Amino acid sequence: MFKRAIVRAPSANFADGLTTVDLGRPNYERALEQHEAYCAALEQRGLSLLRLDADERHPDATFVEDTAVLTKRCAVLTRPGAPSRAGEVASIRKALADFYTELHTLATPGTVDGGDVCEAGNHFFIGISARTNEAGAKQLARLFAKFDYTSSLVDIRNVREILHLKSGLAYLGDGRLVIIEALRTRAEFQSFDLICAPVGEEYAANCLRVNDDVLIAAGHSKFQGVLEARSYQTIALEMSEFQKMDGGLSCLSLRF
Ligand code: CIR
Repeated sequence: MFKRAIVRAPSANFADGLTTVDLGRPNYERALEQHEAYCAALEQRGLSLLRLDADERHPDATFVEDTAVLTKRCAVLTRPGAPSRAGEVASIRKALADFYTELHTLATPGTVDGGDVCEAGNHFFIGISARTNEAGAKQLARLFAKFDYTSSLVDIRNVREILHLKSGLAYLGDGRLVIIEALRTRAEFQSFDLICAPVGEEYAANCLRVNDDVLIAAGHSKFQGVLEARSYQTIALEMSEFQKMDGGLSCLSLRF
């Protein structure tokens, strides 16, 4: 069960952040509304929010997930792979220091974005991507091993449609993963029960199990039906403005 989450509202220059998708420029007011609805959804599921100030120096800073990896036994501050995002970590360090005694860091030349790290019980999938390099992934795996977590590295550099591993993968608990077709046949995932995001609804694969419910991006009715057929209670949230900046539901919070 999650008790808390760290969130940060988008800054007024949010549209100046990085993106690889061609969906147009996000609307700031709408992004704020969508962010607020996201925060409300977390609060309604019982989480206390630690709301950090919007950060105009870092237009991507609303995507707090990339700056740390939080587990039950330790927290790891990342070294984000995009140089423009490196400065986002300092304020997250301060926020986490109150909650974690085991607060670890990564060393150069390693880079990791939290969006590449998918917890699945006591196992972690670590994506090697345009942001997370092999050195960073291996450091993180070694650190996890000290806390009795296993991990596997998943090279996604040839999977063009996703920025981060979790853009195409989510853990629902109970040995069950949501996955996009492009990752479905990878050996690493075969011991899990796999739920494939329907073709055309790949963006919805970045869903978020929060306590008893699953938050999903609105507008993905086939996927919603698939989850509901498996007795999950789903909460659909508008994510259009974050999608334009390559972000999904998991990116907008650090849960613990
Ligand atoms: C970036 O390119 O870094 C941001 N515009 C989006 C980050 C999304 N984060 C995530 O998937 N964890």
